Amino acid sequence: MRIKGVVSARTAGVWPTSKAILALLATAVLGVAASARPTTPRFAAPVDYAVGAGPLSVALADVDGDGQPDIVTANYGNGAGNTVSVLRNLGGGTFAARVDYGVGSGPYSVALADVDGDGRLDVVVANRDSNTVSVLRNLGGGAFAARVDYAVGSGPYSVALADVDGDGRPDIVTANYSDYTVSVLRNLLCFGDINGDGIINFVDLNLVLVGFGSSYTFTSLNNVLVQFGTQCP
Ligand SMILES: [Ca+2]
Ligand SMILES: [Ca+2]
Ligand SMILES: [Ca+2]
Ligand SMILES: [Ca+2]
Repeated sequence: MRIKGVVSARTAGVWPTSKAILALLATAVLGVAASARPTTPRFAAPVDYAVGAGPLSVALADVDGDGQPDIVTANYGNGAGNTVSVLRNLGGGTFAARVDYGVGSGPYSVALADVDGDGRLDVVVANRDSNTVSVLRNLGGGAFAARVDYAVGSGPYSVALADVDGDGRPDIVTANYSDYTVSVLRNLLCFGDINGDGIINFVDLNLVLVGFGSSYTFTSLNNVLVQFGTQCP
């Protein structure tokens, strides 16, 4: 094998040090090893886990805060579904049995973001047949509150979450098959306003401190402290 660095050093009349030669050899050996790697991805045989009827959409996100991505599916089910299934990650690529939560009619798509600012990822589902999105707040430990629905355009097949107006709160966008529209739902929640009275004050701070570690996280505490004393829009 021709080692370029050595030849050029000799041509220049400078003998490389033994350290430099070792480095060049290492590079050459590693290069051969890299090129010898198989280029076709390999996967283990599938392991199946039961979810609700007629799953149409899947999302992966850490809903219980253990650092491992969990599974959430939207289950259309032709009338027998109308649920999301949550499968907590147990480590090593294995998952706990599903826990189902009711959503609107005809769920087609699921996405996750922290829409209420407590530091936990919440579930948002596009319901094709009820022209709504369902929002399920994360209560901690991978459990979710009952859904709250919001109207969108006709036939939402898909939902995506991002902060479209730059206020730090994730907003909802749906693609609506039947009326050729997208619906944009700006998130108006005041993240530090824990009790929902429109002001971020000592009441909110106290609620966070009392529930800290079980109900609330560092994110919720920070939301109160950063916006303390402000009136919600
Ligand atoms: Ca997890
Ligand atoms: Ca949340
Ligand atoms: Ca926003
Ligand atoms: Ca408040």
